[in-house]
Amino acid sequence: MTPAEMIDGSRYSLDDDALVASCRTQFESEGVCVLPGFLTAAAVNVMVDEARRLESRAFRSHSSSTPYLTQPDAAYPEGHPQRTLVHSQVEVVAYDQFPTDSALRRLYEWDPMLDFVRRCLGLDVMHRYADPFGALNLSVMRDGDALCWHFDMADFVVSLALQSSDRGGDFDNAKQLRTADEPNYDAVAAVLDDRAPHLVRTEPMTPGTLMLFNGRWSMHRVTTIEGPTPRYVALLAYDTRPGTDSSEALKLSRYGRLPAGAAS
Ligand SMILES: O=C(O)CCC(=O)C(=O)O
Repeated sequence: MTPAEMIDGSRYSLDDDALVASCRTQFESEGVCVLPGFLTAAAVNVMVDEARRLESRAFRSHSSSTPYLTQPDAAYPEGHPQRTLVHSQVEVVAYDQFPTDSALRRLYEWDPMLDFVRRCLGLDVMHRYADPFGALNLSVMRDGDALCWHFDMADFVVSLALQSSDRGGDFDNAKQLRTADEPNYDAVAAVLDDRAPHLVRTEPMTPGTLMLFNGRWSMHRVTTIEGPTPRYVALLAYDTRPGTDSSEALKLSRYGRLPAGAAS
């Protein structure tokens, strides 16, 4: 199957200017753009088979941090979001673990896909992430796993939903909860304490959905997985600057290792 055949051409054409314009409007006004049925059912099947073959290689991480992915700062009062610890556990297959014939890898490395995402995000220039582990990830979440409320360090994340769990595994989003100038701590604290359901929306992530998401300003979580079926989501990473890589500390916590030859 070629990358072009993985996309449902009856619903989406990557060079459709009207589609790109509507994605861009959605992304700019909502901080998120959801394209259900972006992948064909056949492509989803191929990718789920691939995920089943790869999942035993995934690294399981348990992390505790603030929603800002930092350690608690004692300069803030007790109960403040900058002092609140949230816990996540997830398994991740890293980019270098995808074989060269992997369908997910071929779609990620296909220039028209990069170009489509770039145009939907309204960017002039965009590069695949230079992180040899983080550029493409398969997130595998099993019974009891969850990703707690957090903001991302990157401007945007592109996800492809492949398989839903039996229950739970919802992608909850408090969209555009903060800006570069306004941390909006009261609202962040209210969402963390479950006191602000009106600020939270569950984004539909049925298998085959492509989602463009601005996680730097929108706080989000994946609710606890329940049941034996793992939740599979592919995460495609890009950056506006060429050569962007993640830190060694992040690699060690998310993948449990460093690239061969890296200083340790
Ligand atoms: O698994 C998902 O749907 C989202 C993952 C996520 O929030 C993240 O990696 O920051």
